[in-house]
Amino acid sequence: MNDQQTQNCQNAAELIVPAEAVTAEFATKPIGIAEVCDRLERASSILLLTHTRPDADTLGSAFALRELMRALGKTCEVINDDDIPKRLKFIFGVDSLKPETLPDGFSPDLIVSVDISAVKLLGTLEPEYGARVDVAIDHHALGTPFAAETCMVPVGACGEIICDISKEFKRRGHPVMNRAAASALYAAICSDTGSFKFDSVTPETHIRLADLLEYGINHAEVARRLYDSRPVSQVRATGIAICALKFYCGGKLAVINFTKKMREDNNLTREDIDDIISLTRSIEGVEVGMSIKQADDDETLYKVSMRSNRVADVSQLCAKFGGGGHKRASGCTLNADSPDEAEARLVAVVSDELEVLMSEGAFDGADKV
Ligand SMILES: [Mn+2]
Repeated sequence: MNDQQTQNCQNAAELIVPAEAVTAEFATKPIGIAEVCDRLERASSILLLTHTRPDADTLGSAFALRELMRALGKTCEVINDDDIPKRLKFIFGVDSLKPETLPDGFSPDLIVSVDISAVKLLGTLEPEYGARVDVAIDHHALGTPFAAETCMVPVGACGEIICDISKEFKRRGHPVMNRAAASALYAAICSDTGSFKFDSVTPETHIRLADLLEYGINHAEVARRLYDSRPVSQVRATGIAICALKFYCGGKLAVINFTKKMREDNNLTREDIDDIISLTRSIEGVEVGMSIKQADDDETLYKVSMRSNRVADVSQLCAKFGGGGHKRASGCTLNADSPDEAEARLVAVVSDELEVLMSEGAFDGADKV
C-alpha cells in the first residue's frame, strides 16, 4: 500500500474557495509563459510565495524557479508561512522558509506566487502580501484570482509550468536549470499527479519528465524520499485508521472517524494522520472515501476530507456543508456534539447521493478501463 501518493495536490484542493464564496469581482490579467519570462527577466529582486500546508508541488516549483533566477544573477527568495513537513525537507534542505528567514534589507521588485489558487492559501502571509502579488503562476482551473496578472495553465502540476518557463529561458539563451532544480521539479510533478496515477497526466507531462531525467537526477531517490521513508508514528496511525474503517452503502462508502482521543492515546501529530484519507478510496469497491478528524482546540469541530474514484462529485457533497474543492477531492468542516453524530450526518448525505447514482445506473460499466 502506498497511501501517501495522493496526499499533496488533493489536500491543497480542499482549500480551494468555492466559487459562491467569492463576493467581490476581481480583475486579473491572464498572461502566458512568455510574458511571465518577460516579467522575471526585467526584475532584479524577486520574492516567491508558496502555499500554507506546503506540498512538494509548491516547494519544488519555488525551489526550481529560485535556482533559475539566481542563475540569471538575480536576487531571489522563497517564503512559506508554515512548518516544512519532515519528508519534504530534502527539497530546500532547510527547516524553515518563514518570513523571518529573509535576508535583512531584502526588498523585492517582483512578487510571484506559485501553486496558489486563492489568496487564503497564503495563510499567515496574507495580511502582508495578499494584495501585493504581481504574478500568480498556477495550474488550478477553479482558482479564485487574486494577483495583478495570472499565468494559469491547467496541467497536472505547477512544476510542469516551471518546466515550460525553464524551456523558454533556454530558448532565450539563458543558463539551463541545474540538477537540484530538476530533482525538485520531478518531486513536484510526481507528487501532484499522484505518481502519474491521476487523470491530469498527459503525453506532455511525460515529455517534461523525460527532459528532467536528462539532467541526471536520481529520480528513484526522490520517489523514496516522497513515499518510502515514513515515520514510524505515521505507520502506526495507518494501522489505527485501518482498524477504525467502517463501510456503508454495500461497501461503496468507506469512513475513518479519527477522534481526538485516538490521537492523544497514541501520541500522534497532525502530520501523522494527514494522509489517512487516501487509505479509504484505495479499497476495492469503494466509490467515496471519507475521513473525519476532530479538532484539537475545539472538540465540537470536525474536519472532513472526501475522495471519489470514478463517478460521485464530492465537491457537491462537501458544498452541502459549506466546503468545496474538486470533483474527486474535496473537504469541509462541521460542528457536532460527538464524533458519532458528525459521522451520522455526513454518512446520511453521502449515502443518499450514492443511492441516487446507483438507481441511475451510474456505476454500470465503471469498471471498464
Ligand atoms: Mn499543485
